[in-house]
Amino acid sequence: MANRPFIVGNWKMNGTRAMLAEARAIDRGAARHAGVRVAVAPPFTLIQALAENAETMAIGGQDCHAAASGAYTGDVSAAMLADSGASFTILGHSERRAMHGETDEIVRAKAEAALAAGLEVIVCVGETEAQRDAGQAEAVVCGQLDCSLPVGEGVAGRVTVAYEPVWAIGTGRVPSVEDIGAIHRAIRARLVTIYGEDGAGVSILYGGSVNAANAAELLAADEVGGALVGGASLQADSFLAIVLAAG
Ligand code: G2H
Repeated sequence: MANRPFIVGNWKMNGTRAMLAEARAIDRGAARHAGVRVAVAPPFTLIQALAENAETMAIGGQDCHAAASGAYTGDVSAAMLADSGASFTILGHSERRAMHGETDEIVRAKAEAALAAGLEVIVCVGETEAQRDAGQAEAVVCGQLDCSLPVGEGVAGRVTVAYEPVWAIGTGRVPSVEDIGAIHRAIRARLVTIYGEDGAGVSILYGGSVNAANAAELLAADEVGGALVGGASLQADSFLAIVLAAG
């Protein structure tokens, strides 16, 4: 059976308790669109409050540490996320790869830790503009999949991939539907190489400047199973318009 479309809001470093009303509105909207799986990844500080109030949407983290506990000032473990009410975490977002030096190997270690803590993982991949201009987008993305994704028996069912071209993030620029379809097909093929037939069931999200106006077109591209949404997930109205477009 095909997966429900999966729409995930990545609030990044935005949101205080003043956003709880917005979160409740998103949750109520999610209940009206049962054909779409809706999730929000707020900052760590809001996970517990959102999780305690959410009836329909899933709540997740934006990162976790690979270690279970220890002297890692400022970091949060996967078990802490789960304890706060998270059911998944985003990993390997390009902002973490670029600003925090996260390598594919680090992303994989975090993913293994998250799975061990009972979380699902959304692993992000994507090429820079220079890599795309050099014709390397597919090779870069497939290399990231090879080295970032957790592997093992039964793992594929708890993994989602988010394809986010770095040059489309927060810029208002998006690839053509044809380009999105082409790279999503390449990702699908690689997932089948990595996971065997289970790779056919892994959801592949598109992310990068998704908004209420472009969502329907982007979500209709080949092999796009949903969206990872940044800026447009901060207002319930715009986020729910994307959920509606997915349903
Ligand atoms: C890409 C995306 C969410 P935005 O980072 O992960 O953000 O929709 O603001 O481009």
